[in-house]
Amino acid sequence: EAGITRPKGHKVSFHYNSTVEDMHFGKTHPMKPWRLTLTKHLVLGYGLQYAMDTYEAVKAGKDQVRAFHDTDYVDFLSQVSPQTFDALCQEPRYRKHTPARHDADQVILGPFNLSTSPGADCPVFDGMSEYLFLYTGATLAATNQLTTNQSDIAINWSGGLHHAHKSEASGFCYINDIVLSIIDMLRVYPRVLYIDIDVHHGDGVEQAFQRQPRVMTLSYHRYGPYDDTNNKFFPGTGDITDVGLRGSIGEHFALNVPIGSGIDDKQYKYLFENVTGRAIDAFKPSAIVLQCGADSLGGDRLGQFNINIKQHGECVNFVKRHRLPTLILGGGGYTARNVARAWCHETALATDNGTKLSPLIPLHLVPRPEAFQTRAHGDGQLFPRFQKDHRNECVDAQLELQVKVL
Ligand code: ZL4
Ligand code: CA
Ligand code: ZN
Repeated sequence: EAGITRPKGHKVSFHYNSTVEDMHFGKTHPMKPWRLTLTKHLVLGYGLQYAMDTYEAVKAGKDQVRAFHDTDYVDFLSQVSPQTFDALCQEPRYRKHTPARHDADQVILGPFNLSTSPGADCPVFDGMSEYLFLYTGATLAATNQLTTNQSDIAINWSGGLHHAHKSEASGFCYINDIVLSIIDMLRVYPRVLYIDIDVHHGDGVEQAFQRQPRVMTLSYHRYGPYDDTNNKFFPGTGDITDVGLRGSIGEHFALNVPIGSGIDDKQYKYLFENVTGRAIDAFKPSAIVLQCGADSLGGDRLGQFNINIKQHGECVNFVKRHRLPTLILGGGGYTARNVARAWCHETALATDNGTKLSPLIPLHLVPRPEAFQTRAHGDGQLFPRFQKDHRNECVDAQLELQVKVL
């Protein structure tokens, strides 16, 4: 903790509830909520809690979630579990949401794109309802800190679920906490800029505000076919010509930066700073929401970019330099160690402690020597052509310890 200080002139709040860590999407499902345990331990290990106000999140209310989502969908989400799924599907009000269909892998899908099959992107799992309303509650609490001028930067690493639609789950996202946050912000801020550095297109947020000139959405993402089977990188939207709903007053208030695989730090920095800088100059936002999906890092299990934590963090710094109320959210990130490294680093940047993270392991976390002996590698294969090294010996040792404890 030595050297960790409160930022001068601005306040940072951190919103979290550890219950989300215990959730399991399924044995080999890429979304691992325990990446948040790793992140938390790094943040606490470095003493960053002394640089911010930390708040335990509570569940969002159904009424709050209805500000964007369909009533039937919200009710379904609040009741669903692996045990109740089949019975709920039979209820008349939900039956109308159940087209007979399969996904690309012939997985049977139920209402709202939910499924109890293990191969589904959006499985129904134990504790799911609690998980969804908790990450949403954390985002809404963070939003409230900003709109009431109690914080300048508010952080929720468990949020940032940008693919969820009004009455449909999509791509590991069920409740769109980002859309709910922006809707709330529009009560106080004339204009909100949404920036999305997750490797996937922020389609749910873009679509929600496609007719809304007070919200500009800007997503950087992998786009295009990724193999010779002509499959598109998920979700397949976000072409450069996609600029908001044609003919509506929201036209030109969506921006997309489609990118090929393997983009490096220098190229990403160039794109990010030029496009984001001009968007801010032109749009003059009153607040910013930054989705920091860590699947844009090199070596991510699902991502295909080649950027390092340093550049990922530079995006946070670039946004921060504009000194606007800023909500920082998580999102994707499938190589858990790198997710924790990045989000801890970015927490430090938000609190102005970015240069003070000692490479030494905080004392109370120094592991017993035997903890070093087995090095668990390979939570997921690396995208073969684009392996990158995010290593730092001491941070690594600490992470390995945490992985062992888990
Ligand atoms: C998995 O191993 O591209 C789900 C999903 C479950 C368990 C075992 C089943 C094996 C990779 C992904 C087969 C699973 C195939 N299990 C899943 C078109 C698809 C239909 C579903 O970061 N199959 C769909 C979604 C993307 C598709 C990415 C990113 C979220 C975010 C914000 C969402 N969906 C093809 C895939 C596995 C799985 C292994 C998977 N799903 C990889 N990419 C997708 O932007 C949080
Ligand atoms: Ca993105
Ligand atoms: Zn993603």
